[in-house]
Amino acid sequence: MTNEYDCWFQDRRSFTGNETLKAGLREILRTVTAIVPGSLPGEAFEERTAILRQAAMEFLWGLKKCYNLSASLSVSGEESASISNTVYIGLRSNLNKKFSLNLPAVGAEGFVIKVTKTALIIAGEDERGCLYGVYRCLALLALGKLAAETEIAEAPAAPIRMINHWDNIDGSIERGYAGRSLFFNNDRLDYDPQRIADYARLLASVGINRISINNVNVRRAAKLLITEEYLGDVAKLAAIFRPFGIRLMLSINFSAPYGLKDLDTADPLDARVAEWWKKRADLIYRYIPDLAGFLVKADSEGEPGPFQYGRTHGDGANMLAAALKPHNGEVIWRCFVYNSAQDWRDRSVDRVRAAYDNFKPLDGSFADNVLLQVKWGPMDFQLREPVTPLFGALKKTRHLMELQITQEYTGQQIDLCYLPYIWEDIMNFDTAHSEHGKIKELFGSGDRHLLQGGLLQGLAAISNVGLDGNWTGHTLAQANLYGYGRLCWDPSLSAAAIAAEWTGLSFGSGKAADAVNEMLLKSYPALEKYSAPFGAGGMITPHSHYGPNVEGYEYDRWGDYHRITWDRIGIDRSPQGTGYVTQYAPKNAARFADLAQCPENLLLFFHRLPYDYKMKNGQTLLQNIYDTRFEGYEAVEELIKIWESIKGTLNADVYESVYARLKRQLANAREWRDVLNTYFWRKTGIGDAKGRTIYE
Ligand code: GCW
Repeated sequence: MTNEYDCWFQDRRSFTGNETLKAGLREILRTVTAIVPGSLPGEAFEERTAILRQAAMEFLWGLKKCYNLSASLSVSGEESASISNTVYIGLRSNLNKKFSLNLPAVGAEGFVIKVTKTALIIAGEDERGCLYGVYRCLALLALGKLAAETEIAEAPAAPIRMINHWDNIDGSIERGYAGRSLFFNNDRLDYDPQRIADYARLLASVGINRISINNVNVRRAAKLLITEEYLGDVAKLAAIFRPFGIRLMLSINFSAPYGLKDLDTADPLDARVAEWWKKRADLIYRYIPDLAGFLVKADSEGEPGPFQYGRTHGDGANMLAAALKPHNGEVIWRCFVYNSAQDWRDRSVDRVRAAYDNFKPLDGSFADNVLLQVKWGPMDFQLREPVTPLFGALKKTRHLMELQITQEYTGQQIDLCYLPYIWEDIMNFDTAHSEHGKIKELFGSGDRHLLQGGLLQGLAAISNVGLDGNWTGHTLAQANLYGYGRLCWDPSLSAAAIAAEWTGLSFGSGKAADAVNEMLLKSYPALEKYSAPFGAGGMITPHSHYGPNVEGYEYDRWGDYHRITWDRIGIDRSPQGTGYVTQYAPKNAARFADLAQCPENLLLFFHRLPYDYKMKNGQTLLQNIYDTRFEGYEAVEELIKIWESIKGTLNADVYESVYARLKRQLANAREWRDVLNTYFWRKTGIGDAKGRTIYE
């Protein structure tokens, strides 16, 4: 963290109590040999060798950066040889042949790291595998976990591991809390290439292989990246990401054919529209031959889409997919279709039904190069929601789960909120659609996956980075970006394991690392306690989405969240209520609908209850609401104490900037506590059983 751009690649010498490199290993690390064959099967030889060479360069960079070791690099071909005292980086098949080894197959983008007495071998299944093996090796070295004579084999759980930017081309970022865009300024692509390369490294180091660079709310149809005005510059940006194994995607505006004034319609079934997109795709791919495709938000929050023409989302997505098909491009179509015109008087309308209602009937009607991108919860990235019923229910359509790393509803990178905490819950959610129906078991591709009835091809998540010196505004929010990448790679990793890795890489193995670890793991429950009672979300200030406003969205067309009245709170989503629970597999539908079985942290999401409802701890619901507000505030006081205890062990700038945020968080927690408690006291007329002052 001394170099503002470096994030979790740290100078290991600055840590107290840091593992030192074992002497034998230090010798081996002096020379690095990249095995680059004269030809590679398949196309794009240049691109593939570029990734392979980058892998070797990254290893050198890491050794220098973390250990001040200057290794020399040599490049060698496929001819057979015997192993000597060096690091070898290459394709597994080549290494096996060259050295008569027997390294096992690991799956696409995977790697084997083998440490012998005389060599360190990083064998990628493919070029990306080499790159990921290099980063893993550096991380293991840094964590002191690369033991002698070991063999580690890993491969990612799923093929698509993507970051979505909500960056606007004017340089602002929708829901961005870490400064302005890395890519855009003043309606142009405008960036520091070194910064972009550092960012690419950051993402690749945790296995990210795709990035969409512009906001899904494209809005300004006159300024579209898919025009020649921009494509040359987009191509230059793509070239920086390419050797890091990261392919670009572009968010497109469905109305572009008329937005660009070529046609008077964007009807997906109009042959002229299909032809327009085909030509446009041809043009785009002349500039960026390896573009991963288009990301689309349609018919949602004012964005145009097929509904305008009475067409389905299948019609829209398939038309675009046909245009991208000749170029091996994909359409990623978001399921956040939300043009809700909620009328709070009509209790039968329930916005959380939307994704399932819109997309389940279309399952099986999408082209094979379409993926649906489904927000993890049915509402909108609230602190606590159930996992959306579409997972496990989509049986014939490839899809992705969408997470949000940027902390829109989770503290906006002012409040500390370690997101893998909730992601672990999500990954462990059992869809109950099959014997192995947990989300983490649904990842994958190919037969194994088809048998299980789903095609979860990976994750996409909204980025939390911007031009702020430390990437993420709140230094500790870097853990969320790191954690997201690790989870894409291995969805069964626990939040605690990820935290231990990140703090180890960022703060070494001393007191600071332990303290930060503890803070991360305590942060989510703290935030949940002061802001979102028992699954009732949305109590936020409209538009900014920061700070408390219990009825902020309640009587709004984008409402409603909790339907609070003087005598009750929560939404009845049972079959007798909005019926939302019936979208789940029967086992889950029964569990959520039954008060006794419904998890308490989702109680008010699924049920409408009187304030004197008795919770499991014997206290009333209202008393629990009061108590948790106080506890949330106290939990932030504790976070501050932990942080104060490591003053002097860290870089002063990092200490002070996190400290300043923690103090703002405390004020924020206090506001949440007081506003909510006052609200409930006034609404119900029932005071705190413990006699505390609940309104000031
Ligand atoms: O949570 C909401 C955000 C919008 C966002 C939308 C979406 C990009 O408040 O800012 O728009 O979700 O996911 O499309």
